[in-house]
Amino acid sequence: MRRRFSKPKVFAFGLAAASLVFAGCTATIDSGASTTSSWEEAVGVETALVSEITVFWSPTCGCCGQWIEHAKAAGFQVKDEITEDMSVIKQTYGVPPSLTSRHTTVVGDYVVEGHIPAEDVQRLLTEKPDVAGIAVPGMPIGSPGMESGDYTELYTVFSFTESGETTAFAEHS
Ligand SMILES: [Cu+2]
Repeated sequence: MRRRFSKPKVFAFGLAAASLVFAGCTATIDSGASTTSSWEEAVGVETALVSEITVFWSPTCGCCGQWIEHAKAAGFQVKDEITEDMSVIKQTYGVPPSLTSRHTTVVGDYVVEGHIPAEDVQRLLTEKPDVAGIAVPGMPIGSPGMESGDYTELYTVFSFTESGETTAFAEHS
């Protein structure tokens, strides 16, 4: 089922993406994005359907910590799982290599990869689609935890199944 992970081509792509991702994350920490986004204000009052989420992240990932703050502001209780080896976590939870970001979150029966807006997590929990999870690949500027001024690049939240099929779930800009 997970044989895809051992294909050298796919693995190389994953490594390249991870490097890009790391650079983007560092850039955001330097820019000191600490203001509350209008997005967080909009969802902060909503009650989460699943209150506890588990976030796997590396201690050196500043933007992961900022996404956690975003999730808390939206009403989620966050259980931290600090790990140095995120690639094992991605494989364990079946995140397709083309969709990986830095942190990986478990929400109920779903996997939530990367800088997903909390509104999309809540929509996932409400609609309960037959997917393994949702993911924002990489580190889009302006996604929750990756704020940089008022600029938000266009990014897509994908859903993915256990067999690795991906579909657009939401778009943000
Ligand atoms: Cu990040």
